[in-house]
Amino acid sequence: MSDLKKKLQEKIEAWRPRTVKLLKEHGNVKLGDVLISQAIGGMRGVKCLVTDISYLDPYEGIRFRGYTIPEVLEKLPKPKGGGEVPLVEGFVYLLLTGDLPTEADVDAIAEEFNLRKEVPKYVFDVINALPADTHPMVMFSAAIISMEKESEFVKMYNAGMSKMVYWEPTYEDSLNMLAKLPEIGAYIYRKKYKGGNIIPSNPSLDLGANFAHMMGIDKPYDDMSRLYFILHSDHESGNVSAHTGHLVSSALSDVYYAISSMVNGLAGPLHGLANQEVLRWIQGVMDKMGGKVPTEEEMTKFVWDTLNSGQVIPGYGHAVLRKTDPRYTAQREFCLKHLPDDLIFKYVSVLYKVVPDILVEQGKAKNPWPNVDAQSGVIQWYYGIKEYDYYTVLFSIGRAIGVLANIIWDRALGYPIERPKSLTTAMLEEIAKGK
Ligand code: HAX
Repeated sequence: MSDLKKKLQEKIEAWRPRTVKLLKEHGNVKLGDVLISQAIGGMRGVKCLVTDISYLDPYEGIRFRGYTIPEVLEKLPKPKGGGEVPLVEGFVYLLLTGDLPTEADVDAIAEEFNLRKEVPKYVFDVINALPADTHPMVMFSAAIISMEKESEFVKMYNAGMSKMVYWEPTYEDSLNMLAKLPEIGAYIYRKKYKGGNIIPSNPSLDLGANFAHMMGIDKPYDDMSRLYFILHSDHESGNVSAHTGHLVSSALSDVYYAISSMVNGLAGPLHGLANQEVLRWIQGVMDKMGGKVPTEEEMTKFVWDTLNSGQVIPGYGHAVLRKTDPRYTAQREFCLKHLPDDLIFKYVSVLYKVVPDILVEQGKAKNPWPNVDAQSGVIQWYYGIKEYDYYTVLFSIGRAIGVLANIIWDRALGYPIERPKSLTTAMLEEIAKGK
């Protein structure tokens, strides 16, 4: 057993009694009431999920295993050969164990990934068999589900396995998958947009640097990749992609089913696709401006025109956050350092100045501040990834890290199959009358 798996086993065994005690001794303690508005309104704010991988405070933003984004960026080990952003391998260790890794821990995960990263040839055959105009998210989802036959969980389940060890083959499946996702993602990009000119993986590079290498993009895109995957990894459990992954795996479907479904949920314009919507919207404004940076007054007019035509301002608002998303801030800082004079970044900056006040004045959005997607597409565009449809694949690679960590722990703590209760509209009307 690897050191990481041993460590995880110790952590899981120490944690299990906490969950058991809560269930046995405090199972009847109320967490809140559910209102009709919440039942109809997408379950906003209903407290009915548990995760220790990350927590989203509405005003502070995300904490991964208790660490804010600036803390994660400061405390995790950085690449030995230079680079400002921590290694994704160390971040995986943090999400899985809750502890900050040593350099040796990071090296051990890198080694694990190297052993597991060979993508079966049939995965590329599946991608190649799809029509050329297939959306890259469909390619990614199909590639992932095609590997389902590799599942260690299924093999052990069919052989008869105790519930107590469900997490072990889930861990194996998760690491096997994580090690392969960057290469599959890069393959889809090069196949779809670079005439099939595939760049082979370089086993001497860390996950982020290897991804940049396989995409064919020079430094500092290796740092950008690390930052992107870390920032997009997890946002507690209730968002569509994380919740889908958890829900599907709660039926004991293996992680190939779960992560492929997660990808499908992320593909929606109100979720992961928002980053490309931002760029599309900005470029529409750029066309009208003839390439010049708009003044705040001019930008204000574009924003109102969009709102008055019944559309949302992409990249702004959030179901939970009530402040500027720290993932936005981290990417903004990267831009200020590496692309301060980029024209699109200047548009993003003018938007940041005008949109919050406008959304407040309009009075609909509960959160007028930018979210992660308001910045991310701009950076990808700058480094040459101009194919918007691809951006959500990048998001998916990052999100898989968090969702897989959640699924491993779901299995370790024995979370059951999900099954909330529905009511009919007539029942709601009856309940409403009684109040
Ligand atoms: N522009 C205009 N109107 C907005 C808005 C925005 N950016 N954000 C919210 N609103 C509107 C909503 O459409 C809603 O209007 P109706 O009452 O007419 O339906 C009203 O304000 C209340 O919405 P809310 O409670 O503040 O927001 P929700 O929790 O319903 O939705 C969304 C959260 C992120 C989906 C929403 O803010 C939105 O559509 N934003 C733009 C798309 C976007 O940036 N999505 C990415 C979010 C981050 C993410 O998940 N990335 O993956």
